[in-house]
Amino acid sequence: LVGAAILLGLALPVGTTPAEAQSRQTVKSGAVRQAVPLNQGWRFHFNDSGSNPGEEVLQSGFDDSSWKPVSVPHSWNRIGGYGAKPSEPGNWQGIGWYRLSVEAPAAAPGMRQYLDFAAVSKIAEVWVNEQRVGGHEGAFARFRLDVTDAWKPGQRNLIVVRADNSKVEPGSATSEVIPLAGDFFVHGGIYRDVSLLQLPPVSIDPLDYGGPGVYARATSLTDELATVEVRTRLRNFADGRKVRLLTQVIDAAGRTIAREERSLNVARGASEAKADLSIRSPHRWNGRADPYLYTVRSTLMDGSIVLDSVEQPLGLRTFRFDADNGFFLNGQHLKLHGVSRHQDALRAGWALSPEQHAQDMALIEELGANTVRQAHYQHADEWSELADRAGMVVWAELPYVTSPSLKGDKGSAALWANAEHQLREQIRQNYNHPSIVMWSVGNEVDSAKGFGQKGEPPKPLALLQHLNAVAKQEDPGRPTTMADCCEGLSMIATAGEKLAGTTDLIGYNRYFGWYYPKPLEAAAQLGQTLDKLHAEHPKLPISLSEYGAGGAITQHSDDVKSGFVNFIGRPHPEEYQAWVHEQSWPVLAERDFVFASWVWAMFDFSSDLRGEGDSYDLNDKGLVTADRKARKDAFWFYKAAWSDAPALHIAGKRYVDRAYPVMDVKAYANAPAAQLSLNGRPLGTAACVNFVCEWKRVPLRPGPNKAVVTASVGGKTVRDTTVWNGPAANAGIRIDAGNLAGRVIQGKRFGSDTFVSGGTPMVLNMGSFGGRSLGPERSVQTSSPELFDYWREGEAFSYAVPAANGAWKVTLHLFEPKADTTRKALTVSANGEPVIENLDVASAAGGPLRELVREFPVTVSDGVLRLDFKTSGGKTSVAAIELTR
Ligand code: GCB
Repeated sequence: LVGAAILLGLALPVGTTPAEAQSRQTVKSGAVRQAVPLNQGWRFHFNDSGSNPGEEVLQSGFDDSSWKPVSVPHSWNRIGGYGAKPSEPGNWQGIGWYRLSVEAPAAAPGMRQYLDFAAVSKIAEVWVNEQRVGGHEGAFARFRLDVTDAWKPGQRNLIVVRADNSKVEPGSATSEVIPLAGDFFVHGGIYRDVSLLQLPPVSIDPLDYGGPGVYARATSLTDELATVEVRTRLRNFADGRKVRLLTQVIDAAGRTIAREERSLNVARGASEAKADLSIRSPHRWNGRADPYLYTVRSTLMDGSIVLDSVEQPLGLRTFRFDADNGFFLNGQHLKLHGVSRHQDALRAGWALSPEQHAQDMALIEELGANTVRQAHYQHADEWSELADRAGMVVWAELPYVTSPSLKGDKGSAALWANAEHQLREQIRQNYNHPSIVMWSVGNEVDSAKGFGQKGEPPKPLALLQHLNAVAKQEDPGRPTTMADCCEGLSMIATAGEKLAGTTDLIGYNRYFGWYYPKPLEAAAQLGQTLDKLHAEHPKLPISLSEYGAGGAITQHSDDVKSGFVNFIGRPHPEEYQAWVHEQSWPVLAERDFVFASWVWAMFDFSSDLRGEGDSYDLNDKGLVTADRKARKDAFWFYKAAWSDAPALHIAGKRYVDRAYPVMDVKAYANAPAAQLSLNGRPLGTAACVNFVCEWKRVPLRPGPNKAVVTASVGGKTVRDTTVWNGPAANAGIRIDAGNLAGRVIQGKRFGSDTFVSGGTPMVLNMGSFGGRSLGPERSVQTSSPELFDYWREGEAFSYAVPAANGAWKVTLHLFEPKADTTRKALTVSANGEPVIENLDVASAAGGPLRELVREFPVTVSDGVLRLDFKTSGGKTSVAAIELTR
């Protein structure tokens, strides 16, 4: 072993070089291949205007002292956040340069030197000691470069990396590297680890599409016996050579339970050796219940000297998908329910630390999910390792997103080659992860237009079919899948080609209650859609690959059923998002033919197409905020629905200062019923139906109200508390008609639209998405323009506002939204008495889109003020209603 270590360049005299210092931190026991980390000590420069670095940056004499010292993982992008957008742009797209000057470890003569990049986005070019040593196209896969000819062992070496995440535009280098579009930002940089591999001339192949070179799978598996085929790829730079290959399976306790050793004559170039190993009474990898892992180790030896050795995870499991009955793991039905995850966190971008990956998986485990979709590209190896260990069932995905080409055709030959290459990399690099059970070869490629794309609709089918065939060739053991955007949806234009049936499985991305109209019919529409798709494709296992809604923790709703759902802008109240999930989950839970569902998404993530809720450059559909600090109400709903442990959580806790003196109290629990007390007074037991326990119209007193909810789950009592502030006695009651969220306008707190029957909520400006305006922009002449962002309109509608008895002044904020010549006569009555008669709002205001204020006194005697709006000759509109003392 000492000999082997010397040959591997590891038994070095103890020095102080950075590479050696880094390597000592991570040296593991045994003879397994060691990489020398090269994460520290880089200098970075973004190629912004002015100082355009040229060839001189490749020269060893170049002075990079003015460049920024960085360590990798690194990205120059910091996009997205909450609150006001900072002036400094974090969304640079272009070319970033990195330089690392490093003392290399010494090496025995003949040793090969490889640089290993776990990912560089989006296109990388690499130079060593002024020589170009290679490059890579694709933001997500590991790549290795053989730098032996340029490398100087035992001396100082200069590595220069050019990373390019330029905007995808016709003619740009990035325009033939997938993804070309999508609702996520492609961060630039060396955003995963870099290391140096020193290997002897004959070794386990480091140049197999960045894969481990060792590929294991069970060819048969019963409770008595598993047969495991291990393919080890070898690379030999010398003439034919006799070696020994030892293949072992090691159990979780570290015992070798199967081994095969044989002599091989390894020819020059690449070759492959196969071993078949038997494991008696195999311990299965059984999802979250028991994610048992073996280790496969291939060791290449020359006599007793270890030349190279690689370890990979091995999980023994059988699985199948059934079009009627869903997913089966090791013969048992397993309802897959989980989330999609982007590799992105606030202020880190894609440059995630191991701790951040671990935190994400811990949150997903806490939620009770048993499946993760890796959206929309290859995730870090350590992320898939975390999934193996957590027992998550994984949908892995190729970034063939949205549409194949910029030209509206089926995509260029270069684009096809790139997509195929990225797919082969992804499958080889992830082959051994037992968590991964399907390869997705596309997301929403059936949409008529990519985000921001112009021209003819693309023809995505041919490339999809090609990629499907490549995936089957690379890995016959796993089914393929894809996420569909548009099949059967009249509201979204499809590219016109039928894609369902191309892959073995399918996922549908469907946003009932969000992108499609009629939120109150969301649950029924979701159920009907899934039933219809199942009936149309009786042999195709189907899943819901995306569903969800935006959720801003700073925006709140008093009544999720009354306001306008403005999916693209604000408001995105937290309560509405939770409601969409409350509606959706029972529909999914009762349909076993839906083999899996994935919430879009686990975390808010960066997308510069968006400015949603109270965020900028973020998609806010996460169950958890992008900074991982807040679990939104929808998170707590799923935790109650999915986790085995007793769960109880009061919803709406962040909406502390309440607009109205009454509220609906809601809690999520996996108990049959829960009890509420407010300010020490019991307010009764509510049944928890589909994990939702509700108490309607609970009166709040002015100032703090302490709520306590308790429930008994499996004999254990669980409890949650919160405090809500009721409005002051003289605060008045203000309704922001048509608005799904309440807010404070000019110091006055308006609640969201509620207490209403009839009419329709309306929006003034829909805003824009990906630079495209979604409707005409209008403004109203008023001193409070925000009040007119939303309104309620109809021929007749009524408000029944709970209000203390006594005298009130009512103020109505009226307007006519359209230039419309029909004369409309508005009548309003208060508690049955007419207070406004035959009012032509437009004429009285001096024209359309002008505010008209009307005030009148009322007396409330039975705790409710009823306001009836009626019009003859068309619709009438109210933007806000105020009751003041
Ligand atoms: C989708 C896309 C995903 C988007 C999501 C959304 O269908 O697949 O990339 O982020 O919808 O939030 O609109």
